[in-house]
Amino acid sequence: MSNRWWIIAICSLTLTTLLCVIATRTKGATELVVHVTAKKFEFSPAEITLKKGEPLILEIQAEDVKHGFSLVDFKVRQDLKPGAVTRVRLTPDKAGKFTFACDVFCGSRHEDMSGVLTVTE
Ligand SMILES: [Cu+2]
Repeated sequence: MSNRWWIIAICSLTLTTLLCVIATRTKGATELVVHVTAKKFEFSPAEITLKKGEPLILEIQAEDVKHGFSLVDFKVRQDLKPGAVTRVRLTPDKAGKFTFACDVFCGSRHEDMSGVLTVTE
């Protein structure tokens, strides 16, 4: 085989390898989708666990009245309209236990309406 064909073969192999690496990196980590219901006076599930760096999408449905979703440690805050699904995206960059809570007064036990996001290393 001539030198020219060797060069073409090596360039093709290098290009294929590069494209595979780029495709793998741009695909990224799989998003974890968690469906959450919000109703007087609880979030369900009230405990969500994921790994640090793992993208998370919360699909939160308020079932009765207007609620709020506040996760202060990750600067996340959303109003939750009754009957609607509100999507919240975050990728935790730190490990620990973080409290999320309803921050829209929804009744007598509003202050009990909270949950915990556990982020593992
Ligand atoms: Cu509330």
